[in-house]
Amino acid sequence: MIFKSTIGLALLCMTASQAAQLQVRWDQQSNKVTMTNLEPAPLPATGWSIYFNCMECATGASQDKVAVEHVAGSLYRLRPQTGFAGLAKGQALEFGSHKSAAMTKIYKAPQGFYLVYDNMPEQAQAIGDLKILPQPDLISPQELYQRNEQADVLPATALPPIFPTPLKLQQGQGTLHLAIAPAIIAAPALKAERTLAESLLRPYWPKGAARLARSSLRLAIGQVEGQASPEAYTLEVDAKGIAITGNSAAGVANGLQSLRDLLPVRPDGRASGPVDLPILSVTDAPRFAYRGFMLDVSRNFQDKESVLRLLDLMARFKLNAFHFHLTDDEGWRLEIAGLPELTGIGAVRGHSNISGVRLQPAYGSGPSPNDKHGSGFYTRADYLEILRYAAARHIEVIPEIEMPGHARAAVQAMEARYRRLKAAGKPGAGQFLLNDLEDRSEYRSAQEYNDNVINPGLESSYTFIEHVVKQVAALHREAGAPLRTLHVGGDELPLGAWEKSPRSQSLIASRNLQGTAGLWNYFYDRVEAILRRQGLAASGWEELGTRAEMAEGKRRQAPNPHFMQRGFKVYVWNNTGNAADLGYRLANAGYDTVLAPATRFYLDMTYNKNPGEPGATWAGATDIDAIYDYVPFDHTKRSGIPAAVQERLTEDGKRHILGLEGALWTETVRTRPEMEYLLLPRLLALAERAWAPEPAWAIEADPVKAEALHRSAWSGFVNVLGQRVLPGLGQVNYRLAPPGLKQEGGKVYANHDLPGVPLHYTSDGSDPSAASPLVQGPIAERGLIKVAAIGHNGRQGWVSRIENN
Ligand code: TNX
Repeated sequence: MIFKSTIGLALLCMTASQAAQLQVRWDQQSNKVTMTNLEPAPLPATGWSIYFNCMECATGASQDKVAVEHVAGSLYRLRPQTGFAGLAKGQALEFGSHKSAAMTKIYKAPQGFYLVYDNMPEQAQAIGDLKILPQPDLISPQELYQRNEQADVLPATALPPIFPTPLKLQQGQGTLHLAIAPAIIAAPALKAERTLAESLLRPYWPKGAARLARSSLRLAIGQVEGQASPEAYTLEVDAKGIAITGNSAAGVANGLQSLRDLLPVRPDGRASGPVDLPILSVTDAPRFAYRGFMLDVSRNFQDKESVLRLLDLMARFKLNAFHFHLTDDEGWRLEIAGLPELTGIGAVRGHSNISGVRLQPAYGSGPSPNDKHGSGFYTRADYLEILRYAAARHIEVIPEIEMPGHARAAVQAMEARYRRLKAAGKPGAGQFLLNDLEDRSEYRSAQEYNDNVINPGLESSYTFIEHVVKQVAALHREAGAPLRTLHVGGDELPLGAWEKSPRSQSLIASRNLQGTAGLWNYFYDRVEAILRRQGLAASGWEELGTRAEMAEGKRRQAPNPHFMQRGFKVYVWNNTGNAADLGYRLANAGYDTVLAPATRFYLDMTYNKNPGEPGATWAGATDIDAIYDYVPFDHTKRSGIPAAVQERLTEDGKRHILGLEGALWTETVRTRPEMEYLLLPRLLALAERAWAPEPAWAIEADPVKAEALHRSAWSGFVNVLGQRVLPGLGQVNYRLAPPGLKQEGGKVYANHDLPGVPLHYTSDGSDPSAASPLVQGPIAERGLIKVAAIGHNGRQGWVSRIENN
């Protein structure tokens, strides 16, 4: 077979690659990587590199005469140094991973190792034998026990009937007995809601309603008294049947999700049979019109199926905005007509020494371009399906196209396109070029790239953006889910970018712009004009509406007057340090604001500081309560942040808070179970905050009363999660925290952060399973006691242990 291009050759080599028999062990505690050669042949003294991904790894030479070099982004490589003698079979070498083991975490593990010989630079040999030697937990079971005592254990009969907490709920007397399925009566305009209703009832009555069903489920659109939100609804259950009335179809759908809460959870799969529903009357409407969730599919790709399951989850908990982070440095995930390189190159990660073939491996995706999370994109058909699926669930999809930073995948793809067309002598080769090839700027992005920005000095950058925007808008029209706004990124333009680009500098000179900051305004003026032509408003990260200023000797972000009064929507994320109140400052200045505070709503943050607990740490550890306790209009409440030094939200500012958003960045998340683990149960605390009315505990001025109100609300929340909501989700990998334990009077006491979740224990050293005895009071057995929560679907949670001597 003859290959016409180097791309073909590279692909051939990749598929022919084999695995290298090297064993890698990362000792989290000593911060060392040990690599043992298990090949029959020695690893030679020179002429090879071992590549790997790592977050925050240290570079430098080790005593064993090998050195770690930074390639770009999260990619590093190990190279033999002068004096390295080679590694015979059975021999091991060592090198340090991080500068210090101070806050060691599993996300920092080096991963995705592969070996490449210098004389076969396209042939990568994956190294699959990688293990992490664990480090002991930092959080003691006693500490967890104390924390878990913040909630009471509630009997099933005392659980709040509907989650998230509705605006008004009146419990009546008695029940509606449904021996057979109620007949669904719905207007033709409520086709999707009828389907939803059918799917809710099907597990209980697989055959549907008999012709002479005595009860009905009526779905209607009508005026919900006193509620203006199109998402408002009433739900009435009385002796005759069920009626749901929404201000719009979206309201009816919300009412159905509330009805779902009233149906009994029968996780054993034996759902069918009669049902008794409590008689009640609900009038409900969301607190915030915008209730969002952002998924990053660039860092690690999630397939269409996972996105659809996520949309189900969002609809289930009345979240209505799916912010789809489709592009970033490590992958462009949406097919764009006319620009095949965006996905042909920009959606493929794997090893190659030839530039412009594909993106480098990242976050452990390894050398193969077939890795399911490193490579992948949504075809136009996939995207249309996602849009239609979301629309049927009243979820608005807000796609994000990252610019001008976080754009490496696009920049590389467009440079490869330019080089290919230029080599072929095609006119207009640079029509969509995004970088100035003469750019000598020196910078490092947050993810350690020095080549990931779009250049505002090139006309082709705007041609590219306009083309992409048009295509995305066209897809939304085709799906029947017209776009209203496009999220145009804007975050983290690295300091120093554009500064030594002749094209940027000549634009600055010709337009008399104020340096890079002026260039920024110019860039987004142009982008806004492009959006306007498509009838779209601009949304972006906080940087879109801010500029740097000095406050008390420190740099901080402040509202940028340039874009005020233009209807830009800003997503405020970095609430660390002196930006804790930035969201309020922007809203007070008149920017429409979505609050996505990293320390609360970034679900890629770890649940706690245990080394084995997944997730990142830069914004701290975020357990369920950090999200639950967030008071959107006063972030200082229950936070320890002194209110005096914070700007307060004005009444006008409040009107500019559109709502709340949770985000899952996926540097540390590859698979669907990993994603579900970080999302759940925390996403439910976000849903509660976004939907439920301002809680009484946040309004009460008397601290003693407020504390009591909080305890009762929090207890209801965690009990309903553990006993009803999470078990009702089916096969979902929600986190089951390690139980709290304490020893007293010769007995072991156990509790859990989700009260009512079954705890099982052992005293023979084995890990508890569903077959181990249930904890039903103090444990009297002596010796090592191990306790774990066992989820309704048999999944085993984290194990806690204590000596009972
Ligand atoms: C900051 S938040 C980023 C992302 C990272 C995330 C990791 C934001 C707008 N930028 O690029 O993925 O932190 O938590």
